[in-house]
Amino acid sequence: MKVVYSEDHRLHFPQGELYGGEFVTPFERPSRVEYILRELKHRKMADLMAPAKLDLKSLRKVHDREFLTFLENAWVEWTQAGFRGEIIPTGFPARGMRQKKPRHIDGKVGYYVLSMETCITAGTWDAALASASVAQTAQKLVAAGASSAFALCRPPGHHAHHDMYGGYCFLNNAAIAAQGFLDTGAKRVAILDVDFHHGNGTQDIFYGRDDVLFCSLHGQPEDAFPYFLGYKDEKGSGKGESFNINYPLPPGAKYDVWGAALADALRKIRRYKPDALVVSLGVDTFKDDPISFFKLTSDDFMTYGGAIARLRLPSLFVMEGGYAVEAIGINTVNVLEGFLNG
Ligand code: Q9C
Ligand code: ZN
Repeated sequence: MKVVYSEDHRLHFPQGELYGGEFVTPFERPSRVEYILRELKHRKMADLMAPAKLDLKSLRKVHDREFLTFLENAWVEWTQAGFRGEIIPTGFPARGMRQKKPRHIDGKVGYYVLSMETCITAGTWDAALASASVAQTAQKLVAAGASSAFALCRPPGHHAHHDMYGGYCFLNNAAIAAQGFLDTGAKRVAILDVDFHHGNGTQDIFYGRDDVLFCSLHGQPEDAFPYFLGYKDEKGSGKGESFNINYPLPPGAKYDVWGAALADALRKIRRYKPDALVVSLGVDTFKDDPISFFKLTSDDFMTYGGAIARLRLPSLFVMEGGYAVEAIGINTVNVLEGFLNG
């Protein structure tokens, strides 16, 4: 399989993540990519390619201009304000307050963030741009006729809204790729989000649109991050009505439950007749994931890769989450191998 990858992901590695009141080594760490690369090479599935420079056109359709400028300049403004640590926001435009962007960087980060575990560092913007270019380059391979490609993105993207970052995500790689398909001739694109967490950012970006069908299987928001989005009754708005489909699932879900939701999503996708499929591929549904509560086995990943293949659509896999690092390679490559054999 064509695999697009950039070493620049290493530019983003915060020293810490706020977790349960402690500052711990981030779950979303560079070694994740190394484990996946190693497994791809081991199974002779690594047809590797470096990304081209990012074409900003589809990026700007997906993200707010001022948000992009904020991300680009945040580190410089933060250090110029005299702060010495990594960027962690402390104040937010909570319920009942004004939703106006402040001038001071400390206020601006609170305005643009959706959760506090995600630090911005000196190299974050360059890493996020590289990750988006990985997704875009892989998308162009599929648009040009490859039956599938794998964008080995890091940092991940599906929690990034039109104008918010968080959940380890800065730029929404899957959304940029989906927009890329539409910009290169596709009429309709489906996004299937199989990461453990709800793809709140992708939902936000396409919520009012009917040219992208978004389906997400995830831990129910009563119990799981991002907590404030991902309910079943979020179906899209305006002409986007019925083109957003959420499958919130309970703690402990095994493949019988998860696979049934997937089968339903695949039926909806088939009926939509998309020109291309983008899979937001997170493997944090794994039974041993340290921050998630589904119970998929490594074999289940192979099984569902095959099920996705039977859609017979040009397919782009975009890497999202997965934090059981010793198993992340096996689980991710199982999906891809299941797809290729499906
Ligand atoms: N107790 C992705 O998988 N923190 N992001 C959760 C759990 C944020 C996950 C805390 C998790 C973000 C791309
Ligand atoms: Zn996740």
